[in-house]
Amino acid sequence: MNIIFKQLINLGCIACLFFSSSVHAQTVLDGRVSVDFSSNWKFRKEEASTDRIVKQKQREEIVDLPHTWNIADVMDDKPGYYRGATQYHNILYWKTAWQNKRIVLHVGAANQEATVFVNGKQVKAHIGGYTAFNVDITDYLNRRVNGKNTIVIQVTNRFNQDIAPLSGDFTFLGGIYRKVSLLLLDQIHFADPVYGSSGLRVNAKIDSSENATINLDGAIQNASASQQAIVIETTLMDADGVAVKKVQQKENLKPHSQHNFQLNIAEIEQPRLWSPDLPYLYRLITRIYDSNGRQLDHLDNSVGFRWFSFHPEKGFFLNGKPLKLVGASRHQDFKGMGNAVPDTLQIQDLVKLKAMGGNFLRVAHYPQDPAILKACDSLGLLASVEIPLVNEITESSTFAANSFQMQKEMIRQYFNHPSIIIWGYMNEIFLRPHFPKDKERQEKYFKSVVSLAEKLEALTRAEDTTRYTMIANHGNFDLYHRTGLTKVPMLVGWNLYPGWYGGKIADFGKQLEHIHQQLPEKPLLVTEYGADADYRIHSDKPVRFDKSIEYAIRYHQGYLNDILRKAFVAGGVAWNLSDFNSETREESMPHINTKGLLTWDRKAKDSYFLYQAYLKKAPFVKIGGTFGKKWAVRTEPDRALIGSGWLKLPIFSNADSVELLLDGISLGVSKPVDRMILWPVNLSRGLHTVKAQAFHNGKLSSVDEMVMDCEVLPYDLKKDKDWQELRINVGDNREYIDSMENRWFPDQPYERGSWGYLKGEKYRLKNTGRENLGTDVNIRGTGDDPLFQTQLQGLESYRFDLPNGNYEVELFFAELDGPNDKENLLYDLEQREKKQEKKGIDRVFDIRIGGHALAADLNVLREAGAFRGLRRKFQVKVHDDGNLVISFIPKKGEPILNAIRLKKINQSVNP
Ligand code: GCB
Repeated sequence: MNIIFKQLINLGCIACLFFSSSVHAQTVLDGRVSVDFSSNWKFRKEEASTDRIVKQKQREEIVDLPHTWNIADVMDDKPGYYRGATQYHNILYWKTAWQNKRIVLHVGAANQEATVFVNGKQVKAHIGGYTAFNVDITDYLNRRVNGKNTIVIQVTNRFNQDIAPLSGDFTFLGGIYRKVSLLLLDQIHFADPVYGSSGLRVNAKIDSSENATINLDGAIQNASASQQAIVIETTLMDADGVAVKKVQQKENLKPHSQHNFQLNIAEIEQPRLWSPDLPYLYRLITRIYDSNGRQLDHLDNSVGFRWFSFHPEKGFFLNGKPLKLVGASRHQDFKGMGNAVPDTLQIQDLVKLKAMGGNFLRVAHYPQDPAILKACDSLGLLASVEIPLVNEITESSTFAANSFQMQKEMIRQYFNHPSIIIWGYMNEIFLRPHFPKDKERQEKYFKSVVSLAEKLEALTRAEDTTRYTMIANHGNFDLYHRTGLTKVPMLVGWNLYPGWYGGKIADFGKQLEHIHQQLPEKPLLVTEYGADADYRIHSDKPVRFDKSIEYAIRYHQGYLNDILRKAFVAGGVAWNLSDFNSETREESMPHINTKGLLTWDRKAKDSYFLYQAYLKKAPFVKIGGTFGKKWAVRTEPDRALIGSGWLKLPIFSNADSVELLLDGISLGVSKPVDRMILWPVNLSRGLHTVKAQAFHNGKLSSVDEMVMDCEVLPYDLKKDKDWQELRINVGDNREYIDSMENRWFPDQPYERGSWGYLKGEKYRLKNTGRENLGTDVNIRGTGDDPLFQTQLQGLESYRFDLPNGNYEVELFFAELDGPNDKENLLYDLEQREKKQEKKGIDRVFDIRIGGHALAADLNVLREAGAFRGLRRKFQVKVHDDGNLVISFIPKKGEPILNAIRLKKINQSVNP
């Protein structure tokens, strides 16, 4: 690269040099230059019908890459999202500086089938949405000065039975959602046109006696018409940039050919080792020179020296020392961006995983941005990467061939990352066994799966002898074992959910022992475990499947204890680092799988703090409980303190003991159990400061402080004069924080002197074996689904004993027994076979206060439709000795109520 060019890069002017029509640069470029080609693409969706195409053309938009077309439709109330053909096009003007260059289009990822056309001619078709591809477009370009070239990339994310994934609990968002660049290369350059890698494989090896070597395998393209004598030089530099070793080798290239070479760096003595604690990286620069010493190409790789092994009894070893692998899996999407997420933001995920104390990332269920693996290298996170063969396969030779290509692309594109220790290729592949009604045919299907696994296994081992191979299975051990699938990979991963989809948390340990006993020769990794944790839902009586933050904490405590204590478990990977989009899911937060330790926009939930308390070596204390400052407590009859209430504040710590101070006054000292204390704190209205001081070996080791703005929801509405609003999540025993950060409290039966419902049954899902607290169907037209998803049915009245005065009453309804086309949740195996209610219930009721009708003949199904929120607001004057009785009078079927909000207006008129 010449000096002028370097300076332009420093000034951020690459784009103006190459694309601005006002610049007629004559610069001659040395070696490899990568130019961003991501701005100003014209994008449109293509529909099948001609009329539609015309319409769509009018809706052409200008987009920058990375881009996805599915940001909005995966979150709306309409099931499904656009899975079809689209087109991106852009114009490229030929530059004089490109004379004698090869122009290679590099596409980071396009989901999932892409076809590249240059000036109307098809140049490349690529299959698979999660790996990169390169296209040398030089020969298709109009190479006159300023010559105009049209680049079209057609992309479709349609269902294709020959391309994995066929199904899955994530969304197959379409788009060119990783970077696109133009590589400006010399006629002689490193290249891998078939598998999209850089063309250079760096195999850094080190053994237990710390003898290190680097073997390079490379491919060089000579696109020129002449024979060429070149020199390949590779230089290993330490982290300070000091050259440690330099090796050169001469090669002769035939015209118009690909030349393969090998080059070794031997005897690298006692290199510094790479590990999660100290991820020391060397740098390897490999150059091609012509016979006059002019640099033609160069590649820059990070090198980390480490050795590792898995043992079926003793777990994982890195550099000769045992290391429990603990971390999380990661999906690549982000709130409001789909899968088109800038690198800088993606890398933050790994910074968070590291800050959590994690040392392992399962890149699941597909290869992700190379920036992710680069960050693993430099942050010190070990990693597994896998191709998206999820749930099921198609028994076709094309499906197999596509899978082989994906596996090879993954291995070749990511090979050089020292962080990678495992290649995976199947996830829960027997979750959706085909031919459920024809057992004989099903056995044949199982055999096809095992045979595909064997081929992928052989391919992986042939591609890379230095990593382990892995298949991740779901909890049906016997099926995987009997079909022989457990024999195929070097490592078996298990995705285990007892205590979530079924069973008890305590079954997890038993299941691990069982697997280990039955399969003693295989190293075992817990590749998934997790519980939904909707950050808006809290409970002081958490139960399985309630989606509360508190249940998730218990679940993770139980699992972490077993993973950390059992030596034969090489490690455990939480599902998932963050909440992620899964369009077909409904439940408390429609379209989102909430098993993340972080929210979809990466805010820490309490479970993340729990992991920090378990995994961090440095002293740690954190007060959990909520997002933001707003809190609420409710006064309770047995502690009838007016104007204050009790709250169990979660404190997470790895210290011996913690002291808690409320507004500067000590509440005593307590010891964490399973890295947590639930501290009962009595809070009155207004601002409070809580401070947790952690002590280790008698010394203050860390401190956390939080300001709480507290609201008190009274039990006794008459004695407590200062309340303003009461919000009740009817039919629910969980607390809910709405989109305005207001807290809604669990319901209660009426007691004299307080408030509550008279008669009525909590709504329960029919035909389910699991705990359930309402429907799991998306409530249309609201983001506050949990408020509408629970309900009292057949209630007689809702009653408040309160001071006379004016009030606003808001009632919330949704018909939960309506017709429903929701698909049963795939991962909830207990649910799978059971049918939902299909027919709507016709119910009509009046709402009255005393002699006044607030609403007559209310039919929620007719007014709002099924599973759609309906609100009714009324102003009422209470003068009858402070009793507000809202009666629900059935006309047809049973009356319902989903939530109620009571607000004082013009306080205490007519006391
Ligand atoms: C699994 C799948 C994963 C799901 C997860 C869940 O076993 O491998 O893709 O997202 O369960 O949350 O149900």
